[in-house]
Amino acid sequence: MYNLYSVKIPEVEELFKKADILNFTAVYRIGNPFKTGATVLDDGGFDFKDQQSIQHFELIQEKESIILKYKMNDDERVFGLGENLGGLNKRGKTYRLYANDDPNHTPEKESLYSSHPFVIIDGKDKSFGFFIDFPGEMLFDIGFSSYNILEIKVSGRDLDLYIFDTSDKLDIIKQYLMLTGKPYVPPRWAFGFHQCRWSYPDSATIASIADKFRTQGIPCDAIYMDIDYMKDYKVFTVDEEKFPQFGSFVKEMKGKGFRLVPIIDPGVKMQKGYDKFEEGMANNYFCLEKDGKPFVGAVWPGLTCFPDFLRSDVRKWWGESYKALTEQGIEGFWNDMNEPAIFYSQNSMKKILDDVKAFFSGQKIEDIGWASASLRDRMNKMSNSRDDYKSFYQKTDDGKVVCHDDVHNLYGFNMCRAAADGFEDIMPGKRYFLLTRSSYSGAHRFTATWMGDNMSWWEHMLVHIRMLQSLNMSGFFYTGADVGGFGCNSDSQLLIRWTQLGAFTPLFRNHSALGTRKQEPFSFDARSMEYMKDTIRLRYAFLSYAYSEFIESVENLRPFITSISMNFEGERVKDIEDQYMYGRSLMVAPVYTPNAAGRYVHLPQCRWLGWTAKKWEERNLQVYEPGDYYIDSPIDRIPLFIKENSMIVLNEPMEYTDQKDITTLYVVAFISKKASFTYILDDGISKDYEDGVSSMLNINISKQDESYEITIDLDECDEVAIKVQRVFFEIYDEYNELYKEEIEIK
Ligand code: MIG
Repeated sequence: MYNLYSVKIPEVEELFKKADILNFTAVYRIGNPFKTGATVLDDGGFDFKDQQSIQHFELIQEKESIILKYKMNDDERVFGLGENLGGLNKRGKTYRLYANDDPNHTPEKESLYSSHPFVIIDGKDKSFGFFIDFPGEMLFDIGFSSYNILEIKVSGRDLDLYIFDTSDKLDIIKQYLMLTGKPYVPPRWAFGFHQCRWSYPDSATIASIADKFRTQGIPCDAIYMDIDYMKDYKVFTVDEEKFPQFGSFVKEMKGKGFRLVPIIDPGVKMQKGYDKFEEGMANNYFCLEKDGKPFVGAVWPGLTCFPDFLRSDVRKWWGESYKALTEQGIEGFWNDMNEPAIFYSQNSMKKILDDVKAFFSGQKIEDIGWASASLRDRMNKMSNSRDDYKSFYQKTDDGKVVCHDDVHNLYGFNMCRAAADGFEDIMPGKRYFLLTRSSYSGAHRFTATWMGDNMSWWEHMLVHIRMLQSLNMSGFFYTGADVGGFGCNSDSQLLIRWTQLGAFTPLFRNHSALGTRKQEPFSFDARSMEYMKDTIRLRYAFLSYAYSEFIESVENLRPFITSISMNFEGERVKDIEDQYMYGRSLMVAPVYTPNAAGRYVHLPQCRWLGWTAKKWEERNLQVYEPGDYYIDSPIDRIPLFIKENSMIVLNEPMEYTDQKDITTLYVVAFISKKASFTYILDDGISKDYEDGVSSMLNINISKQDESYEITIDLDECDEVAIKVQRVFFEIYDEYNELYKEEIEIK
């Protein structure tokens, strides 16, 4: 039996201390914070000094919580909080940072699956950022109760508050990433198109979906395997009846250019003889209740136990378990349900069943109406209940027992850490693909995330557009939402528009729920399929650009997707939430409303080369002066804008990302002075690029009096040969004059 760790409640106000770290960053340490693992700096080297006050904030110490208050100026916008609802500017709403499996993302909701307590205050004269490293619940009231007050209630008395004091927002993010670590880089194939559905029931179905992509000529790199591939939903098993000879099936699919990505849920089915359950029991790996018995909840497999991922021995065990699938050729996974989602607990079900029995046996019928309504409400609230989260315990490596509720936000983080460390051992040197539903700050070092169960609603496209930006701020550069919407039935118009948006998000995955209308790009009429095919091919034409810019963004700790206000000055741009930069050269302005002939776009501060794109090889380019425009963009087109003095690089689309070497590049540039771009190539699957094993093609264009000077420098390493033989240039100047040139390289 555990000795419960009791929190000492200080009688007097506790002092706190401060250390200056990094260039513009200070950390305030209050009490004795839990080591979450969010940061990568060794705090042993911090030079702490006692402090009386905190810059920007008023600190109120309550018995069991800490309140931080900041007085906002009228002009200040508040960006951040990674995965959450609300505007990109978070002001005017309350948020609850407590990982929550809520599949109904309506506007009033306060929490989604993750907790990312990183915020940027963006003011006219000054900006700053902060990060609160705390693993339990936090309530953010961002000018909701009172327009000028940002109040954060932290449900504990021990925390680290980091303040990033610089006015450049990209610098704030850079400091945050220096603190929390370099973002995760997926394998190159992850930049292709992914098809998912809950569930493709067997290998024959997956094979036929794959065939349809190939026969229709729609590029695709990955197909997902949702929960039905498992035997009775037992994690790390494959149902041999539905997926006979799984290893050879994986190989066969890979031969056709499809990676299979299975889902992994943390709940371990309680079943005698099932190895994962037996191992977990024998070694005491599961979260425990007060009396020392495993906590039992119900999820897909029925009654389940939950691994205690706080412990490194449990993480090691879990991480090694992925081997069951990597041995069969799997290279990517999808960690779901790791908030952790709990349909109900054995205890809560027992209590309610007892009350139902009592109700029907007439013991509790003073007021039948109220009693039955309350039973119904209790039933409805059984999932993901706070009482359950408070009823079990986890253990740190140094033997301290903590209530799960106090470290709730770390569950998904540590599940992914287990996976990532495991991959390190089972596929050393190799890059893995990993998506998670739940995460905490810092998880961006070792996993990507998707945005969970959205719906086939137009409104959720805008949610997707905003979250792309705020997740990128928090270091999750590779992210995306379920294209077409997960819940509800998509229609072709929605899916076409969403596919256009998805083509310009790092994770481009079409996914839909069990029981909803089929949603693959070929599930609608022929015209819709053609449009989506054009868009997906356009995505593949941008592969070189996206991949190069992505690698560059990680190296420079600068988000791959950035908000317009991070790139341009002034008040006007701060309220642009529905356009974003995709890499440094391209602005994307997706159409996200039904029956739209186009949309309004703000073109900030420089000239832009507009391209309402359809087919990758077709050009309808036009120079715009800065300003506001209504851009015509019928159903088969998406508005893109190349920034003045920059370029994009296109390649011929292919069926899957590593089908062919790229031998020709098509540069589309918009130049009034000069621009440069670096095309980056590595093997796409190993971590060798971290040691400089990658090759580059540096392209420079500068405008001369009558023409352009173009230089191409090849910077090749021995291991990676750049196969590009020729580069076509289409260069526009500010007068809409087109200049063309073709350069042979080898
Ligand atoms: O309770 O595995 O967000 O993508 O298809 C639902 C089935 C569980 C939730 C995930 C979703 C996935 C679904 N899962």
